Amino acid sequence: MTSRLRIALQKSGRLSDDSLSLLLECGISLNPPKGGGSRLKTEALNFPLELLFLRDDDIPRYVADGVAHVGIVGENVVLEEAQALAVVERLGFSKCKLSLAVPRNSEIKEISGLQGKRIATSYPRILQEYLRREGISASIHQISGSVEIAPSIGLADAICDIVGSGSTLFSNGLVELHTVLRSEAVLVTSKHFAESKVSTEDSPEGILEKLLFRIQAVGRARAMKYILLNTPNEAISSIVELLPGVRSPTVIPLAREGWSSLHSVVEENQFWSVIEQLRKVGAEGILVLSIEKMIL
Ligand code: PRT
Ligand code: ZN
Repeated sequence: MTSRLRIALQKSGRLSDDSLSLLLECGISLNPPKGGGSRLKTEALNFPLELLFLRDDDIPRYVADGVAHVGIVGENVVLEEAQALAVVERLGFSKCKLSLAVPRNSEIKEISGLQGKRIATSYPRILQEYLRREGISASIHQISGSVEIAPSIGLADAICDIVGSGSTLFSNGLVELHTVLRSEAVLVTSKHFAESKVSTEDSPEGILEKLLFRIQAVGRARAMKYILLNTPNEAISSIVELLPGVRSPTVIPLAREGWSSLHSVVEENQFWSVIEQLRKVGAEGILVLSIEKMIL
């Protein structure tokens, strides 16, 4: 009998749209197309995948208990819930920080100033572990929401909370003191599942391998751009050094004597510095395109 891989996703919140988009980019169509809504469970139409929609805080436990084989959740929640999980892939979305922050006019200017103070947070476990490592003893006030107002109502001297753009800190008169953790969405499985062997292609372990292959192809494509340019032939070797490509760039002669067209890939985060160097060595007519999938 063919089994299905069961994946836990956030029902509604900051992770939901990107999690579903990732599956769609992996060529997986859902029934109904966007899942979510009031549904707790749905199946993929063209891949052996069953989706469970949960609160993000519950995902680590469902995966650790084996109710779901895998889950997509913020690393911050994985660490706070401290279940026996293994991160199989970092997904590059829902990036944020868990930061200690204090009122702008606070006398606390560095983390040593937190000694003996009160800190409000929804992440008591991560904070406790951080303070222990730093040798700071402070009292932790666990609250489940609106952590940023704790100092202004006299509940705490500092907070430890998730920061995205930083505008919530700013509008509450708070400044960041220290980044405790950098987080992004991750694909997790239970440690037990991660260690189990792939028995057959259509076992949950085998299906996870296929899903991971697709997720990695999508991830690589997002990190790279396809680049085409014209170059005088004498500059080809310098350009090949700047754009080594997957194996090596494609070079095609142009109709104009002494010129070639060169095709390669370039990492998105090095893009602008590489473009400047390409122009310096004589590249012209540079075109840069998005890549949809990248299989090595
Ligand atoms: O209902 P459920 O329990 O499933 O969801 P939730 O409300 O607990 O979580 P949700 O949807 O708010 O966030 C899910 C995950 O997204 C978090 O666990 C993080 O991994 C990640 N993430 C990314 C963020 C943010 N960015 C973020 N900015 N989580 C929360 N925030 C908060 C932040 O604390 C602040 O209060 O958003 C507010 C705005 O942030 P600024 O800094 O952009 O102003
Ligand atoms: Zn939550």
